[in-house]
Amino acid sequence: MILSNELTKHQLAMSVPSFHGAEVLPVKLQKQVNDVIGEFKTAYGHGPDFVTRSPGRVNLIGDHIDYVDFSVLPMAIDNAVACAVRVLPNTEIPSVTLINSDPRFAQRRFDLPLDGSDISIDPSVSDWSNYFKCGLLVAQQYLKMRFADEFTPGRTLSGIEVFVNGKVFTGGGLSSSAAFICAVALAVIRANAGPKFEVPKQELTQITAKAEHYVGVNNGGMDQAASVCGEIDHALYVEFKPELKATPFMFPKLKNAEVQFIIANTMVLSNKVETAPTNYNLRVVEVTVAANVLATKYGVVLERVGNLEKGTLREFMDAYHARYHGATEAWSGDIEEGISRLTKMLQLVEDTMSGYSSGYTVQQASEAVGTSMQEFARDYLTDFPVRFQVLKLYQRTKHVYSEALRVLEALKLMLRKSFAADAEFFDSFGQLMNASQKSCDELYECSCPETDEICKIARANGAYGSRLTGAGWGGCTVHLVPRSKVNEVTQALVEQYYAKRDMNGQTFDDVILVSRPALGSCIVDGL
Ligand code: NG1
Ligand code: MG
Repeated sequence: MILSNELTKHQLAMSVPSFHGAEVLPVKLQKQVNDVIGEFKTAYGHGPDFVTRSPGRVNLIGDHIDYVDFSVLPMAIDNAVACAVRVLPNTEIPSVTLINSDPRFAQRRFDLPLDGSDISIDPSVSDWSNYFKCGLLVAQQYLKMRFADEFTPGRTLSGIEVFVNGKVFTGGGLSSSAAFICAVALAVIRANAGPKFEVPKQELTQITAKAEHYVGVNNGGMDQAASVCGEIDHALYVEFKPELKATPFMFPKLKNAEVQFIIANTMVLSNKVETAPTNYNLRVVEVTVAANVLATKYGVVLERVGNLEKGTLREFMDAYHARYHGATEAWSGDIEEGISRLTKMLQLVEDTMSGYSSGYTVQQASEAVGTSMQEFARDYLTDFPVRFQVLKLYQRTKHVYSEALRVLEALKLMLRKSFAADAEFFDSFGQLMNASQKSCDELYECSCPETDEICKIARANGAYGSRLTGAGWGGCTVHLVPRSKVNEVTQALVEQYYAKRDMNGQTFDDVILVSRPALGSCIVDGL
């Protein structure tokens, strides 16, 4: 089964939508945009020129596989980061002033390099302005490339005054960081390229996808694709190969029920940058080493063009099929073909790695990829700092291939025209989400007791599927529920989970969201 062209051509050819005046925005977005305009005026004493906004996202299924180029299924949510912006006249020294409605993020001001050189980011300093700088930097590089004639060396960016209003939980797995960076990059492009330039969604996704690498997180591109390309009432099927592409899909029309997702924050804060050496970045290293262990064992050469340029598990899958099954082409994305290739991969993982279920030492891993320990350290352990006792290649690889398979099964359900009974959809999609949670917990070890507790409560009260979302280690959970069960599940979470905790001044509405898929990035002007 191949996705019909009608669907695949749909999405990324389009530009980021512009709305002329806050009144013409979808109703749900108006309040935040009006708020940030008001806050800007109070802070700066005059109005902004325009507002950019970009939403958070929840990933329904497919975690920790975007950075090895397997497809994922997120959706944008209503909660967004909005930036109100005024462009300084070019008679003034170009500077950036940042004010945030959240008091945790203090005001910042810095000058832009007068010679137009790239702004520098110090990843060893943990400050919210670093995320702003990531968005600014990728936008600057984009402008230099896209408008090579005008952005000649030596031309500086325009100075801006910015007010940020963020409504996406931070450290919560809803990608507040991606939402912020996408809103910033869009703002900087708009401030410098002017209102006539329509920003292509695909280009905005591509440039922001790697932006967090500048603050030391070796992430994939799912969050930015979801934030930029979100469409009301559609989940997004995001593919990374042969190129980054987000295709919107509606949930199947059921006879008597409506699909809803509840998002519940564990309130366990997961700081991705600080924990990266033992968590996120270590996982990226583990799956990269794993791809090379498999490649060595099966005598195939990895293309080394993937996310890490050291070979990915997806590249191994292609190389293996080329060598042993005469496949002349990389996996095209065809669902049945993908399921069959992934099933084969799971078998190879058993054959190759199950003897090492307690983990590979550096010596064992070096031998398995056929290098010295020094070469191994140079190749895999130096790009981003990591700390570990052993590398759990067996478990991590099994998670990646099985999770990639579950995403394809989920997409198959999305594409089905009808179900004998509504419960059939809920049961099947829910089972995939529950299996994903189990795999994240037991194999990828990125869950935590609080996530498990929330999932248990939700499932006992009417959720069909419950899992962590995003990187995990705390943060948010997502639950598949029919609309008729939303209140029951929400109530149970409040009574059995939140009521027992110190809410730190937050209300229940701050930690539980009921969201339908929402619109991605947009610009509001004509203010
Ligand atoms: P969160 O937890 O939302 O920051 C992270 C990565 C994604 C993806 C997921 C796990 C960033 C910006 N995003 O999401 O690319 O790998 O974890 O699926 O680090
Ligand atoms: Mg993040």
